[in-house]
Amino acid sequence: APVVASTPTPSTPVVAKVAATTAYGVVAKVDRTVAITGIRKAMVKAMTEANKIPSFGASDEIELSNLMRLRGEMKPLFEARDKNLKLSFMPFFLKAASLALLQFPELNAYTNDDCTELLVKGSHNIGFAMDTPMGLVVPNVKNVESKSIFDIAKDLQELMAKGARSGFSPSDLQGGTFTISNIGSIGATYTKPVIFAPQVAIGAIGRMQKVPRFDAKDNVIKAHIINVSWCADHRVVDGATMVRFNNLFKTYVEQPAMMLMDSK
Ligand code: CAO
Repeated sequence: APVVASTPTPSTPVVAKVAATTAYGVVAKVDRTVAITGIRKAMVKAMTEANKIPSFGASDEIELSNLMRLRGEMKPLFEARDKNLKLSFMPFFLKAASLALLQFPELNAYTNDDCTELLVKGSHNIGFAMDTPMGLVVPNVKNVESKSIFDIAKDLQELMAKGARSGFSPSDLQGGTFTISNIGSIGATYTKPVIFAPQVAIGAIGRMQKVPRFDAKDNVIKAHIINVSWCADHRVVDGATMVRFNNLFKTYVEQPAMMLMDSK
């Protein structure tokens, strides 16, 4: 059930007041203490560590019309091969990130504890934030660099099914080398991701909007825009590298035929 803050009465300390809902929108005015355990406890540790990292952020707009058309064409093909497989935008985002990482391998890397070494990872095990009944988890799709969009979609769907029934194996959650968080299916136009240490970079995607934009000939067109935000460990990644990576990621997402051109 959603947790809604109640309106404090003059005798109620503002900070301590947390009210539980018994049904959607119905506030029961009862204080309660919530133990921070399990995934939330892991989140405390990971995010406290992440906050110690001096980071760099950059955001951009990406136009999805071509990708939407391609996805529309591919959906029936996917269903013909596997009727249970749903094709979302995520396999394309993961593949675009992997193809861009091939050109910027130092973004697919770990730092060691005292930040004296960068371990550039050979595999692109791309993690994705998932909202599950247990809370936030970040499983990863292994070896995205050598997988087709179909393979990635299948892996994603399996991981999402595991998330729904809290059935992850430890290996699903370990070994991620880079992370993409798509919060857009829930909402939020703009995002500010937090590094998932020891990884050095993360991207987050907000909700797609239909908005007017100018095309190359200065005509106003209906555009489908997502905002992507990157956050990188600024001790080891400079802003120019992150932004060049973004430019390439954007190119792949906006012209998905190029993904086909460069996929191995
Ligand atoms: N903007 C608008 N719509 C979007 C979208 C976006 N950025 N991303 C996905 N959608 C749409 C999908 O296309 C789908 O609609 P259709 O069925 O009509 O095609 C719908 O939203 C639901 O998508 P989905 O959630 O089933 O699948 P997905 O592959 O797009 O996303 C996952 C999978 C795991 C990323 C998502 O379910 C999720 O958990 N997102 C939350 C991530 C999160 O919590 N991030 C915060 C991390 S920091 O706390």
